[in-house]
Amino acid sequence: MIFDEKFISKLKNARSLVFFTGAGISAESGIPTFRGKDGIWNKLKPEELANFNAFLKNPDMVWEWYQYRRKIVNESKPNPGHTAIKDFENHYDVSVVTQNVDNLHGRAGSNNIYELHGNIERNYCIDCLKPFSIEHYRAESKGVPKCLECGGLVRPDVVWFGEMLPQKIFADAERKAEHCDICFIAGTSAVVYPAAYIPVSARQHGAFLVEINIESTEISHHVDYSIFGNSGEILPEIYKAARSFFN
Ligand code: BJW
Ligand code: ZN
Repeated sequence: MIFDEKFISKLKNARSLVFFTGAGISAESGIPTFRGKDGIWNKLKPEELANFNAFLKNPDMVWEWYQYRRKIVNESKPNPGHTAIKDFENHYDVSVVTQNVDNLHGRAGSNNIYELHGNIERNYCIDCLKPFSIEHYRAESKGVPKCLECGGLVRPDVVWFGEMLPQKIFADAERKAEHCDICFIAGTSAVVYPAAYIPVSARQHGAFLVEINIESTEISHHVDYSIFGNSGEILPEIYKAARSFFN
């Protein structure tokens, strides 16, 4: 694969990389995206399901949606895009700022992960906030489980629309974005805020922005370089180019 010369020169001289990732990076692992060409949640409308009022109104249905997604996540594994991001750690200071809740970056072995929208493997009680791992509920038949301490409804530990992102994680991710040399924006429609401020912050502080996506997005006009194609193919190629500088 041939890359733009300016990008290659930036990559040669960079020390610190941020990968801002979204659902598209896990698409090649078999996990559907929310929006875009093959976004199956289009039919299920994330804005309607991924909010607290929807959960209060119909907790069983929302819980079942997450159980269904957990099953897909459990059956999937990191793809070459996740692995390449981990491999960049051999030569760079790497931070992964992800909107994904699927933990595939963690399973690929990445060390500095900022999960802006939580993690689908965790749950907590909406009343006493006690955390519960999914193991507590494997035996449960159907419907939303109740807190073992207070009987409250148990919800997934993810960030729904209208909810605050984990403040320290977001602030730490912003610091990383402000200090990186290159910010890769991979597999995200970049329409959900405040997460989408991450590449904006990077750019304001002088980072070179590289987008990797199968189609153009909201952010395409603001990046320095767009590479169109599957992240699971492009990221390993970029890593291969980077590795050659260090031999
Ligand atoms: C490939 C590929 C391949 C496919 N290779 N690429 C400013 C302006 C406007 C609105 C707002 C604003 N600030 C806040 C808002 C409101 C709202 C918001 O952003 N709304 C917009 C949608 C209009 N934001 C919020 O509500 C946030 N909270 C908040 O602002 O709180 C404020 C507050 C203040 C004071 C008190 C209280 C609150 C919270 C947002 C939470 C988002 N949550 C979700 C669900 C998480 C849990 C779950 O997973 O169920 O997060 S929604 C969903 O969207 C999920 C994702 O992380 C997020 C982003 O989606 P992502 O990852 O970009 O996926 P897709 O599907 O959109 O895109 C996939 C891309 O991949 C596509 O481009 C494909 O082309 C590409 N692709 N295959 C490369 N192989
Ligand atoms: Zn409780």
